[in-house]
Amino acid sequence: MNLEKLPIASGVDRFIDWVTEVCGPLFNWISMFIQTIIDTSVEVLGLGPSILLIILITLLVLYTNNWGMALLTFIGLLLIDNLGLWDAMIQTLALVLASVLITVIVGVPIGIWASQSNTVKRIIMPILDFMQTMPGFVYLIPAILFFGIGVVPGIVASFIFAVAPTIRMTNLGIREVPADLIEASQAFGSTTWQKITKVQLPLAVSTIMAGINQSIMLSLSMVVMASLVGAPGLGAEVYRAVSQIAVGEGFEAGLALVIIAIILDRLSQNLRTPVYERVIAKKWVYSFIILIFLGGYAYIALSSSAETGTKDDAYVGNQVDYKIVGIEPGAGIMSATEEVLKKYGLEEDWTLQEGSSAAMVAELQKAYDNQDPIILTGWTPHWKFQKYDLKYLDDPKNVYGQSENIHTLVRKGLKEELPGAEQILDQFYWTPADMEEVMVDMEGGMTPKEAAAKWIEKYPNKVDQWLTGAEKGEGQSISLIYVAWESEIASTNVIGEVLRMHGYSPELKQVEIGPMFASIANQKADAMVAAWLPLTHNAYYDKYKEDLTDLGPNLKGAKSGLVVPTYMDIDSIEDLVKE
Ligand code: PBE
Repeated sequence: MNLEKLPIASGVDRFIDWVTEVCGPLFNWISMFIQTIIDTSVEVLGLGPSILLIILITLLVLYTNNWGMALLTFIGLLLIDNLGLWDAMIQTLALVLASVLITVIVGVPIGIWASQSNTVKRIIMPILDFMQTMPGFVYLIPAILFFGIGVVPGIVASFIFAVAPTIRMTNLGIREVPADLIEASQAFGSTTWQKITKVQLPLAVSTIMAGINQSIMLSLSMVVMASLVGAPGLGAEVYRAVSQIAVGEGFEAGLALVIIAIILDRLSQNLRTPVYERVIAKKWVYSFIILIFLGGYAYIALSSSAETGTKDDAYVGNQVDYKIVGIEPGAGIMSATEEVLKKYGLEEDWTLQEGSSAAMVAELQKAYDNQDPIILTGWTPHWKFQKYDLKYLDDPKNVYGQSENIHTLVRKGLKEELPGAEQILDQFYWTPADMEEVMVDMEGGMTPKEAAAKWIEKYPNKVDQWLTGAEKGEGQSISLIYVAWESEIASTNVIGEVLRMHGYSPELKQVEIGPMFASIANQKADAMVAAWLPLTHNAYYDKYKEDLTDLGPNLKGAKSGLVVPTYMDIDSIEDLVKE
């Protein structure tokens, strides 16, 4: 069809820009609020030694379920502790509990409302369908813009994803209350409020609980996704394992998630009708637990208010909350930065937040607009240096190294099978300025393909050099593999277009960093132009170098390090050290 493409994307973009601007302060407030809940919850859950919490949860499971389940809980939690995943589990637990709390606070009233009016129900149900079928990933994008990176956008996204069952089941449960009971209550002259709270809700509780149980399970299923925007916890462990193809570690973290899921599921299913209800009344047990937690919160609140008096605002650590905004967990710059924290004695106080390159850029944009302090992992070539005034922090201990090259790696056997394509890949060579030009166009709204085509048209001489003497292709397919870093999106698209122009059929595949190297080594993909050497990707290169062919640099003078906006008055990584 020859119709012009509808401007849905740009419309949504503009809408989100508008919301970000108008509701900025509100979002900041919500974000701070949720963050505080999470932080204190994590602290409360981590107050005593882990065995204390293990025993407490086990007893609760015993009370609500049975011996077998309690034993399983005990062993399962001990296992999580033993695997070194305890802290991650607490983070996950806090995330899930917070998102469920919000789900109940928002979802139950909406469900009640829907149950009282058919019109409301007719409006809400399709919205719920939409919210549930839209991939959870999609919510993460605006969530980053609204709430920055970290656990908050993760919670918000999982709330949107998980709230539907609670609303539906509340509505359903109330509607299922037999009509004669309602008539009876009306006959005795009860008000609507009395009807809802004294008749409908109590009779609907078990259905509502079933809805909440589903919401818990859904938000648990969001934790891996939430880690893409920097939420810590078991999800981040899984994500890291994926990006480094650490099969065993991925399995451990997955197992921990399964254990948590089973425990939360059984607990929430039986909370209302605990097995040992006859032995001890519910209200005692639950009040006792609530009391313990409230005590914990009070303790944390008191001890932290005692601390805040001594904060020094001139010190950059306090300004940025001791956070460095990172990218994908497997990226070379992440391990380099961990090294930096160690070498400069910062590992105690500072944390490197994991997330993604896209989330990092969104966070930078947000801080830059408000002239807020921010420290990020950054690299050149990158368009951000064109768009914002940024500077690298000096690295007197030279952990990041001076500068490095980006190499082209191809699978063994490519040369024999597709000599022409291999030659082009071998001759592919350009400068940081070239690469940045493509990136700037992409950032300006062009698709990577368009930006690549534009660059190729502008620099025919360079492209000719890459093509010199290379045999033309006859439509053979060649797979190029890359990670979604802006620099590699640019280079891979350019070389892909050039191969296409020369008669090949390139297939671009985006993966995580570990799989990128592995797929060249085990010959599942043909080529990559994204190996930062000798430093950044050293570990991956060493692991796979025997099984691949290194065609040497396609770009010289790349660099990575810690980057801050020029409006910040620190100049060196040493300035991060507390006096
Ligand atoms: N980077 C960009 C990557 C390589 C390309 C510096 C973010 C990394 O750190 O692995």
